[in-house]
Amino acid sequence: MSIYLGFDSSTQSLTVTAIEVAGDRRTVVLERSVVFDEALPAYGTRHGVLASDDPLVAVAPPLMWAEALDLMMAELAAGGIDLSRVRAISGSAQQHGSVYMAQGAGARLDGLDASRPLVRLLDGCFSREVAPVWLDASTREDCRAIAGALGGDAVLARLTGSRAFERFTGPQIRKFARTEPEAYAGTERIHLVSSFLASLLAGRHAPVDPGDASGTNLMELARAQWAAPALAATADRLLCRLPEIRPSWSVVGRLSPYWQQRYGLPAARVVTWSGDNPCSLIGVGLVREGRVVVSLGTSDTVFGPMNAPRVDEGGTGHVFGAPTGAFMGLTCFTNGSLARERVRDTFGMHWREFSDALRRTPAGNHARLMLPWFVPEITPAVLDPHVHRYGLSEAGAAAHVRAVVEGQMMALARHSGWMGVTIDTIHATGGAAANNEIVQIMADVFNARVYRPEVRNSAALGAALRAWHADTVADGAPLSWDEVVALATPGERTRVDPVPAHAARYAELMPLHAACEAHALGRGPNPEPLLEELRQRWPGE
Ligand code: ADP
Ligand code: XUL
Repeated sequence: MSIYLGFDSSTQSLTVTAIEVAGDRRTVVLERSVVFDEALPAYGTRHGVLASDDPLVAVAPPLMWAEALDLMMAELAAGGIDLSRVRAISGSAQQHGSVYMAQGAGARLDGLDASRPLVRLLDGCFSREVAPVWLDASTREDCRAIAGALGGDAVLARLTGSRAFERFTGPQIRKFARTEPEAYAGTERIHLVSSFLASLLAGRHAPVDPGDASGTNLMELARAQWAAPALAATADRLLCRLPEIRPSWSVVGRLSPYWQQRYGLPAARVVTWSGDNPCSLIGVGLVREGRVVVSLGTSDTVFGPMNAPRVDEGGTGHVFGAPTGAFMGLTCFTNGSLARERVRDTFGMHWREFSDALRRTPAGNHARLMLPWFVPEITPAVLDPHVHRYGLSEAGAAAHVRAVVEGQMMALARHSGWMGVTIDTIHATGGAAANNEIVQIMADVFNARVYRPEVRNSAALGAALRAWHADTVADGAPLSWDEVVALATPGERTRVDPVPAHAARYAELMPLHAACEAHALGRGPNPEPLLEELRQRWPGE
């Protein structure tokens, strides 16, 4: 009986999922989480991010992620599973974030003293104390410069899978090299969060996989290699500072002696980590084009497998590498769970009351709409955030609750069209997918059936499944991806169907949501008269 571990270092927490494989039987045997703000308060993060005077800046301490890993290993060693049976370990991490390691750091990762906590040993290993994360939107100038040098956003999108985005690692590196040239010069390796944590496990600089490297604006999508013109437009002597790009199923090495001696772990294979969205694709069981995932985590994302890269040249969609070696399309929204929480907290509610409000209010919300841009938004691009409300000035708490969820679901549905997939089946995941009322609105807005995974964290499960797959590849007997994801494929009992009358209302409301967005962005007239007309036509409930 073999055990595979999958970690997920997300914005707010570190989770580990363990799966056991015994003959034909595959079981999830353990799921544990450490919430950064609660378990490691000394770092002073809120929702996993450090406070900043500039609303466009979002950074986190990489040492906190390392300490969480040490904490989690200690918890695993304290009991729950037989660690001697762990054969391979992989992981998933929030995408785009970058960790800057100082000259000499790689050599120091090898031979760490197992009697001392990891964070003490990492002292002096960073050329930058903080890591910009995916919520950061402070690189507008760098995005312009990189796209300009390459011949425009469409060219960059065709080359790398995405036009220039503020949170992407390339623009972030450009800003760092420009504003802190000495620290950049003293940087030995720029890791993504995924390759940073894999390096800590393996005791040496780890590679990055195409799934996460495609979130940098620096990887040539077609060849899964760093793209020389993009590197040249970003910073001097960048190639030697970046990790190698290796397939998602590559083995980095064995778990370093530090973890073996400190916690009695075996010399398990460490498999290249990936981004949380690519890992979730595996963790919800999607390896073929045709279905999509809607993930309601800190960010809301909609993504799905793509056989060939169909790039969204002018829009906000991305094409990333998928863990299977194919591609995935993805659209990301910053104002996800934290926006739902803002509305919930404004009215002093708990999730139970939030759900009650959704149950008490009608589909379509009497044509009252919210664009919940509490913080800078990725889709559509909004750097000067403002919450736009239509018809809500006299409305009570319940209408605001419905408005935030409906606004988010309509945005997810409308901004996923570029992927060219007819969405009739969704696999929902992320913390808010536990909420039945939110999932029903998702089914109604998309007019699609929704399945929910039976594990809590599909990114961590996907990482564990990737570890298993890579282990079989390394042994020379690779499993098919269908076999790998059988455990993750949700059953019929998790299915939620759309209510046809509700779906019909959203079909009418969706163009008005687009009109509200255009109005809020200063690109269209006030849609209030059209909304009022709809209110008159829809029966009052
Ligand atoms: P991430 O992986 O990005 O850190 P998760 O997928 O763990 O995030 O989701 C965490 C979020 O889930 C929390 O911020 C919270 O807002 C949301 N959440 C948890 N329970 C509920 C619920 N019952 N209804 C709606 N949202 C919920
Ligand atoms: C994807 C993105 C977010 C982070 C969140 O492009 O920015 O989904 O990966 O963890």
